[in-house]
Amino acid sequence: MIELFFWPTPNGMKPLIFLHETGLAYELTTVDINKGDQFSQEFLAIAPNGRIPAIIDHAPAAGGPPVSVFESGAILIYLAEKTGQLLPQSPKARVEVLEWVMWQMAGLGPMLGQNHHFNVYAPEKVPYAIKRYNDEASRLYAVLDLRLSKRAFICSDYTISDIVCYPWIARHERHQINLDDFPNVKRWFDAISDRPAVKAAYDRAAKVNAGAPVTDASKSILFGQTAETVRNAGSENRN
Ligand SMILES: N[C@@H](CCC(=O)N[C@@H](CS)C(=O)NCC(=O)O)C(=O)O
Repeated sequence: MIELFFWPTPNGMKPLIFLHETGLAYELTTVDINKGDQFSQEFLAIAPNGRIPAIIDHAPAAGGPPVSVFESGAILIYLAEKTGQLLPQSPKARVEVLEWVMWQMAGLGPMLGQNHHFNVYAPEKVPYAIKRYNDEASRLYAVLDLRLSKRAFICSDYTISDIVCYPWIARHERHQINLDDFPNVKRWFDAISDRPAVKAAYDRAAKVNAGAPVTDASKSILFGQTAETVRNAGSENRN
């Protein structure tokens, strides 16, 4: 059984979609990031960066004690290797999928996150930051659009490279992006949205009581973190 430490955000959706695609048995443990659950000792012991998602595999393929994994990209690679699904085995096809997983993890996700932050959450409008992240979002959507102009999925078949990108593209309106301007991304997005496993994952996520989206109280938890936050939570002493 996979225990998924979850909150219904784009990074949280990645492993949940994978679990529904493959039918791997799982249980959700909710980590309410708006209330500060990400700073609990139990969670930091498996996710020292204090961010969801994380997993514990209670039945590792090789046997032995449970295995924990943090970082959504690492989680999907781990689960793909465990199940032998959604990550091809030939070195060439495999590294191509990993390239796009890394592209999402290092580029698309962080840039769209900052885009959303400066467009929606920042207490003051910072025109330079808004332009910087709007420009970068449109550049990244164009990279994906070009990639999808010659193929149905990001790599040769539906893989974890699609799963890591999809939940971020699902929030395109928050990135000031009109998908009509990126027709190949739109076609890909619509095709993945129609997958029964993707629908089931979002249905499951909707059952997690997320309460008010982001309140003033949760903003101070989410956006006020410094080195002190980490030290006070004590993560440095555990790893
Ligand atoms: N690179 C990490 C990013 C994880 C991340 O930023 N998670 C957010 C939710 S999408 C979170 O836990 N935020 C809590 C916080 O900022 O305190 C991954 O992909 O797993």
